[in-house]
Formats: sequence, C-alpha cells, structure tokens
Amino acid sequence: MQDEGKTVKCRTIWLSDIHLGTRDCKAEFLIDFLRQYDADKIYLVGDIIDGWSLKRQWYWPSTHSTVIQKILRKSRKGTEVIFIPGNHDEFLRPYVGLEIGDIKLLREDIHTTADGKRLLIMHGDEFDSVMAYAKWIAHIGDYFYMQLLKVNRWLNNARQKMGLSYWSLSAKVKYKVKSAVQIISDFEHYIVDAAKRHQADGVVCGHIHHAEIKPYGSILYCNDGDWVESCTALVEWFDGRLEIINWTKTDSPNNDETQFSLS
Ligand SMILES: [Mn+2]
Repeated sequence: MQDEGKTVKCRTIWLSDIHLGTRDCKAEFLIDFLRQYDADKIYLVGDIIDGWSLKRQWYWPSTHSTVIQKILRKSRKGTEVIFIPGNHDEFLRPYVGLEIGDIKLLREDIHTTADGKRLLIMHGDEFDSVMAYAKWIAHIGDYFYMQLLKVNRWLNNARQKMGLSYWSLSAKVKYKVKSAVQIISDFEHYIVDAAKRHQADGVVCGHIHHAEIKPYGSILYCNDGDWVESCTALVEWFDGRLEIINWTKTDSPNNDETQFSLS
C-alpha cells in the first residue's frame, strides 16, 4: 500500500464487482483505495450494487454508503464517472443513456488510452447464456477448495464407519476446478472476439472476479478483478500504461502487481 495521505493520480481507474449490499463486499479496502487513488476518469464496470442479494435480504452497512459517497465526491471534484451496469445491477440497465447526477450510465463504451489505443469497456456477462456453467467461476477459489477438502475428510470418516469405500469429493472438485480454468479461457475468448467486432485494440471487463492483463494476438484482454475476494483495480497511467493494483497484499494468493503496456 502507498504511504498514508499520499494521493496517487492516474488517468483512468476501472473498478467492478464490488457487490455493495453483500457481506462479502470488502468496502473498507475499497474506501482505503479510493482515499489514495484519484483519476481523471473512473469506470464502474458492473456489479457495483448487488440487486440480486438486496432483493433476498436487505444488508447495507454505512461503509457501503461511504463507497458511493467517495465516488460521488470525486465526480463533483471533476472526475468523469461512467457506470456500466452488470448482471447483478441489471435493475439499472433500463436507464442506460441517462445521467444520474454527473454519472453517465452506459451499456458499454470505447475508451481511448493516452497512447491512442481503443479499449472496449463491458461488464462481461453478455456471453453467460452461451457458456455452460459460467456461474461456477465466481465460487471457485482456494478457500472453497480447502473447505471441500475438509468436508471430504469428514464424509470419508463417516463412510468408513458405515463400512463404505473411500469416495473422493475433492477429486470431483478438482475436476470441476479444471473445467473452471477452461471456462475462464472460454470467457476470455468470447470477450476478445467482442473487442475484434468493435475493431478495438483491447477490452476491459469484470464479471469473473479474476484480474488479468493478457494479450490475445493483437487484442489486449484486461479484467479489473473484484472487491469481494481479490480487491483489485485496473489503472491507466498518464503514458497509457495499464496496471493491475492489488489492494490486499496479505491475503491474496496472487499478490504480484502486473504491469503491461499496450504497444
Ligand atoms: Mn457479473
């Protein structure tokens, strides 16, 4: 993390999958990030407010309001804020094209970097219906896997007591994790194809909670990650360089800051 009180100014910040309104949202981390990072333009790339979860159960601690206030405050102070609703905040999709205060709601956008590259900005759920088991991705991680190993141990102790043979739940899950890797790769291909259709040089999306900057041939695939597990943002510096900022150095298994230049 940066020194306390020192503001880092960048050209653009992309944030997505914050899931305000859920217990998993790491609002405090995001508040801390927003306190230290400033930008000319902020993209909210979907799943900012979790309407699905709020519909099931109302959960709204004051820190979640603080996140919104921080973003509105930046907007008042001159940051251009563009909100591209995702599937969890699809209740805002009927309003795309409108402005809420100074925040522009768009279905997707093209951002031009300082070095003149065109980036398609989209949430990324657009291809869920053509991708089998897409929902798996958001739930698969090391923690989940460890929990399953625990359940597996318990299950097999019980099976042993009943005279049943060993059956590996974790092997089943490993198979699923493998297919999750396949799903992420399928997802990236769909997104990259969309960028090609828009004749863009790259794409920025969210949705699968997996931050990454990765070239696919001539197209640069960028995912800004999430604020429920990894606490990551994508930023553009004033020379057009893109970088993933990882805000939890301590509990993230993937704590290397990734830098990448489009050219
Ligand atoms: Mn999503």
